[in-house]
Amino acid sequence: MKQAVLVALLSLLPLQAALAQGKRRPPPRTAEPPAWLADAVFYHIFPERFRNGDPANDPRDVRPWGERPSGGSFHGGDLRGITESLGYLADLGVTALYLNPIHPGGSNHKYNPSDYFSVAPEFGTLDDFRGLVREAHARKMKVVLDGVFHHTGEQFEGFRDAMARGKASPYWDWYTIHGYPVQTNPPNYETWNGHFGQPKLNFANPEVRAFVKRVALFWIQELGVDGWRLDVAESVPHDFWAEFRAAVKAASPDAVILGEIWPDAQGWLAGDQFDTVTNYPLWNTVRDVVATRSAGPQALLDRFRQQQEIYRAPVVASLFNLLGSHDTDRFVTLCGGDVARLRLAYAFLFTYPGAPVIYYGDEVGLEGGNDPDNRRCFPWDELEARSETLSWFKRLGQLRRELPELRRGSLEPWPLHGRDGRVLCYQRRLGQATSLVVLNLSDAPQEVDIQASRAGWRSGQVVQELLGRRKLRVQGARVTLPLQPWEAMILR
Ligand SMILES: [Ca+2]
Repeated sequence: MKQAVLVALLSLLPLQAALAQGKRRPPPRTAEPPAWLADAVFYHIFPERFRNGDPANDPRDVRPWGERPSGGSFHGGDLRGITESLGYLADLGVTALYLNPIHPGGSNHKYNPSDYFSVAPEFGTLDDFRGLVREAHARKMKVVLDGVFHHTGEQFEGFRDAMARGKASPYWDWYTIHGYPVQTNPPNYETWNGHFGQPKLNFANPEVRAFVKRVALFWIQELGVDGWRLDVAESVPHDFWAEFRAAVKAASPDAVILGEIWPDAQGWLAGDQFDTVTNYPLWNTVRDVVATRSAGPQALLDRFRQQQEIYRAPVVASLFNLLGSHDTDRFVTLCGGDVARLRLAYAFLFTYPGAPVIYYGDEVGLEGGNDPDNRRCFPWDELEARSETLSWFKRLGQLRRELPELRRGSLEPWPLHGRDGRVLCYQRRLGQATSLVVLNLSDAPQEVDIQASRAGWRSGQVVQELLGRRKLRVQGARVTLPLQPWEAMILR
């Protein structure tokens, strides 16, 4: 016993000496993104439209499943529907769910919460949510919630109290209200984007800060959620996010903090605020190259180089790489319904550093223009007809899981190949494991000459093309690859 105490004291000595000399200690482990993030495949669910698992909780004015949504329509989707679909999602290779908000709020999108400690009744109960987390965790799947902390809904108790009682309300200073009586049309208080139903919280008020942290910890500690996606994160002060991180990481070092940031986000990713952000700049580039074709393949390599310049390596490997969301047109629709280009874009995403995100329904080619059309009901009764695209996504998920270099390897770009330089080639490398990705980013068939030695191939060797499940025999110094328009290959 005494000896153990002595050893413990001795082991403290170097630390004390270092502190006395003012040496910098290494950054805490919690400054890095959680390790699971680089291995994750996310699935983004808009709960009202994914699956109706319990017709008993449908709103009275529920519309038929599959009918085109309007801005205010309800179709019956709920948490039990998600729980019932976990097997389907596991088959797809999904390892983490991100759900749009699930708290009560009059809208179908719930970005106007009226209560932060419960589940919207039309989505289910807290017990339904517990069941979802339990079943997801049993499949080693994470669950990330959407935190609407920039503003509340106008039906939130505090805002109603401030409206009713003015400066006598303890909630008056939770908001920035420019006079009494409080007016909603137009609002005489700070809001999100001028919407009267989304009054902005006042982060200069310590009570607001304490409240938001209490909400975040409640769902992590009591319900077991694995992190937060932070809505409108850009418009909340940086010093609050640092405070938020300290509180969340103290409770759960592995919880992810994902900021909704649209531009480049180096101001949030130094290790003191967020682990990762919504990588809309990457989406922009993939859209320009693959969907609108306003940029050439080089833009993808430029984007990669730029991300390496502005972010630390663990962050690049952990970015939340999406090809659309509830706030954008669906990718296949941006491609004019061309499923070949949708598949190529996701092949890029799954072979690129960072966590790929599937927006629900993309894996079956679900179409949809701008909000609310991008929030259509998941077409469960059309899976058979859409099975070819679904199989493609399953294969991508499988390869991402089986090939560690796709998740954690370096990315080494090659010079552009093919006619007009429309074929992008890059290698992902981790130790001895190497995959060569070849993408035909054009409407024309291409024949591409690959230098075998550069790919690390010997003459006589058999190389596997993993997406089409083909084998190629290397003969001599070069290998000719015939590529269909918008075809993707992973060679190993
Ligand atoms: Ca329902």
